[in-house]
Amino acid sequence: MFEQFLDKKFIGTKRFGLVGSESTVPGIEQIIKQSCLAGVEDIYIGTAHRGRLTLLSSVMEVPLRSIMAKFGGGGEDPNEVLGSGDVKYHLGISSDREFDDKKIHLSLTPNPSHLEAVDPVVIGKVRAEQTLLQDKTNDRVIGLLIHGDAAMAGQGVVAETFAMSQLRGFRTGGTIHFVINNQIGFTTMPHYGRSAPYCTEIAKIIQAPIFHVNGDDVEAVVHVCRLAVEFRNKFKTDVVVDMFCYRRSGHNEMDLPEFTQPLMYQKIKSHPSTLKIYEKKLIEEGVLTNDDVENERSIYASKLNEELKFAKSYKPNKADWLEGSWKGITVASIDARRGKTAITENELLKIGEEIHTIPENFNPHRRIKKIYDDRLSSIQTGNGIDWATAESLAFASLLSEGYGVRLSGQDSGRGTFSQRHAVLYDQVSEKRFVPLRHFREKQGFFEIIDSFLSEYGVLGFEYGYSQVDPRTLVLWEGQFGDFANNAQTIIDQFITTGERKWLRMSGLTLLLPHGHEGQGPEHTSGRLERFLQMCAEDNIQVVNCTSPANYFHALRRQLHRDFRKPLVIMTPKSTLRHKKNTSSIEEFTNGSTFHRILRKELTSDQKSKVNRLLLCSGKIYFELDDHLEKLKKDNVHILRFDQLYPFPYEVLKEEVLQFPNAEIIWVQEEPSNMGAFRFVKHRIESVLQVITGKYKELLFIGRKASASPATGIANRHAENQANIIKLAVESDINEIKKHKDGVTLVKFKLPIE
Ligand SMILES: Cc1ncc(C[n+]2csc(CCOP(=O)(O)OP(=O)(O)O)c2C)c(N)n1
Repeated sequence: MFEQFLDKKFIGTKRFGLVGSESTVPGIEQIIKQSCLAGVEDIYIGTAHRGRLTLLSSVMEVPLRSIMAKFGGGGEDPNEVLGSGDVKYHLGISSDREFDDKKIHLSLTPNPSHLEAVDPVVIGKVRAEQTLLQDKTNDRVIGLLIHGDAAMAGQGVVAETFAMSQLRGFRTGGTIHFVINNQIGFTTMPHYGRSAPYCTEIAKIIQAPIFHVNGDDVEAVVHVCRLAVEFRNKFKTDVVVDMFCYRRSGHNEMDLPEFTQPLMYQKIKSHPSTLKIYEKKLIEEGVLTNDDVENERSIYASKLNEELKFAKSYKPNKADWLEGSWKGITVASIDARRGKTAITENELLKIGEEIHTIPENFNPHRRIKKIYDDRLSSIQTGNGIDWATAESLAFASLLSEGYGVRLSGQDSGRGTFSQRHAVLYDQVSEKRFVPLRHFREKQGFFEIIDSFLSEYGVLGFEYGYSQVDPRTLVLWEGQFGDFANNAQTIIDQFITTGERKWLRMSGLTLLLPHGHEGQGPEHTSGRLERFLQMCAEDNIQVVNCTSPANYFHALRRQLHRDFRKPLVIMTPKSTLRHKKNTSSIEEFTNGSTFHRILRKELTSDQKSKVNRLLLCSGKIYFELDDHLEKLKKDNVHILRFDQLYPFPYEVLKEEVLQFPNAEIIWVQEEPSNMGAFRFVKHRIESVLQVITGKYKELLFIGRKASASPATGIANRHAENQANIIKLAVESDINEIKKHKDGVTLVKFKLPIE
């Protein structure tokens, strides 16, 4: 009736109605009710477009007037005014329900159009809430995912979500899956849509029980939903309800399904609705009379009319997005936002000692013991503190302040480059020891996870986690930055746009190993350019640190400010151990802070000799500097952009102003269509335009535009790299100008065909 009413009053708007699958409502209602009665306090729900509006009204009990107000095109919802808005069948909402005096909180996660992408996000939220509530038996918080049959069968992230369900770092004690199996996907029939007999076959990878039930039999649907809840609660595994039904209209209400399924829709037309079937049954059984039915109908019809009247002037309550665990967090302002990230020297030394102490009865690998000793000694001598040490100091300092830290990624415990060693293994018993987990009696919760081999699912999970707990530093690490594009949907649809679309902040931090080191096209690039291209409206932060201390501050800054923003960090590989990629203790202590641009201190005499400024970001700096040192050149000065977005206009201006006669050259190892060049070009030139300086154009040195990020031929890589450095440091400006859009470096003869 609700959907028919919307159809009449708001002609021509898409609803993605539930008609044909109405039993979804009593089914889901039953799942919520039985969960509540079993002691569940929170259900995180993920669902797609189908039936969302009806679920909002009938299950979430969102006032009808507020849903109808959205049909009027209303933008006055405080959950929207700051954002760019989203279509009504994507919005998230939370509500409280009560069954037999017990309360349950329902939280419907906002989702993008990308089907099933929300699945791991929901599960990450569940895990975070369970951790916050210390729900170790997974009895208090559960996830409920509602799927379409075509999406369930086709989208790989569904398999990834099942795959994580029993894993140490991801399990939540079982998710309940409900499939609205209307036996069609847009216009595609099941035999084109899946190779398996059932759309739910994928659940068998974890041997989850699957209930197939007829959607026209309301009581059977309710019955299996109750069983599903009981099964999940008893065995703590995923469980699936596959409700066979149909779709009475087209994919949306504007479509004519007869175009593609004429026979099926002839049958559907003459098929009585689920409501009619159930009404008839209840009347035949003497449970209801015809009058009762009519009475119910007219009560609901007048309610709909009444609510429509209120909808016109409906003003929703204030936005709820910074309540609960988000209290105290606010919208980021454009003012200085470094946060106080330094710690005292005493504390640093103390932490250093605590996290590098290996218990007497533990047998570490000899090499690991040496690494730990060297790390501690670098802290104690105050010199040569390397990347991995700085990272563990950042984590430990946050933990000592009571914050949580959760890092997941493939092989993250040891670290892909054998650099982290956050998890030690006893060489006799193979027992694990995680120093950051136990270094103080009172400390935050530290979790480091060797994730399963997924990017999409894991990144989605961590994004969800970060949304529930703003006081835990949540990090996801790509094995190499190149693999992050397997999770592109999470980056595009959630991380870079979530705050604008749905006013949901996230402080999720991505660690993406990046750099041209001759390891081939897929072990080279975190695709810096893609992240930069997505930067706007202060949505994310992109950094590419060239000092461990700067990395330390960037990590701590994530929690030491009163707002949260996703942080994308291009991280080192071979330069993890470069002798110049180290910091001294003062860079962590005594009011030290994050710097967006790094450079060497020069005396005024030295400054007067500079006639070339090399601007760069990331690892190429170390190679440029080594070459400058080798040639003992003092006419070239390097500015490293450790942060690329938000772009450091002001600092850049101050720095460049000091060298009015210097040529300004951007140097990168990436091809010209990649890396930061195209992002920084007009930004840097806009600064050059407003200051007095001889050069107004940013020259470029880097590889020529290329389809593939890097060559896999080691010699070619090495020669190209050497040429870039040589050109940047040694060549005449006229030579550089010849290569406006990148340098065709080493040429190889094409094979003659
Ligand atoms: C990843 C992705 N690919 C394609 C689409 C376009 N699309 C929207 S709904 C739909 C069909 C979905 O069918 P099903 O999962 O059975 O759900 P139903 O609409 O039948 O309830 C498609 C292909 C999309 N939203 N997301």
